[in-house]
Amino acid sequence: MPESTAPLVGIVMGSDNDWPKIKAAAAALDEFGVPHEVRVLSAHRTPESVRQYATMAAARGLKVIVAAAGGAAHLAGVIASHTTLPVIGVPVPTELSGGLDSLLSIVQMPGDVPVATVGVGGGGPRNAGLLAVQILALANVGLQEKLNAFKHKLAEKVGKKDETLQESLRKGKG
Ligand code: RP5
Repeated sequence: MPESTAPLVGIVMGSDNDWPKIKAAAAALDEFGVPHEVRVLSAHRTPESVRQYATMAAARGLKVIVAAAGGAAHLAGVIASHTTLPVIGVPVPTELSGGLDSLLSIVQMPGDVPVATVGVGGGGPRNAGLLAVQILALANVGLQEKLNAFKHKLAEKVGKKDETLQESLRKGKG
């Protein structure tokens, strides 16, 4: 029987302008074959749609929500207030100190309403996707095996880089 393509992860962002900065989250899910959906929903511009999305997410079969926003970034927190699904917040880089506003808005949640927050820019969005895979892997042996293979390849890659560096240091090229 073919695997279901119903989305397990919802990637939500406050603006379509966020997409180029956070699409690495979706790429990580693609890499592991995790079905997902991508939506633009804004905590401030479409608050009712956000409430409906978060409230219905678990019943629709989603297991994890990745929420990206920039500036006064309330999207992840608002979604977390309406669902018991794990929510991963992705702070979008902005012109204010590279996105410190986004980071603090998402990471500084009050007690009782957790949002797992990844870094601003750099590896942050990719880590959001990978963290979603790791959460799903708790109940999915196939994903666990893929994650183990991924870790193995990662170590091999770094090992090769170290060998190359040692070699060039030996030759006095470092
Ligand atoms: C946030 O406001 C969005 O996540 C975006 O990062 C920021 C600015 O939105 P736009 O004015 O670019 O649509 O809600």
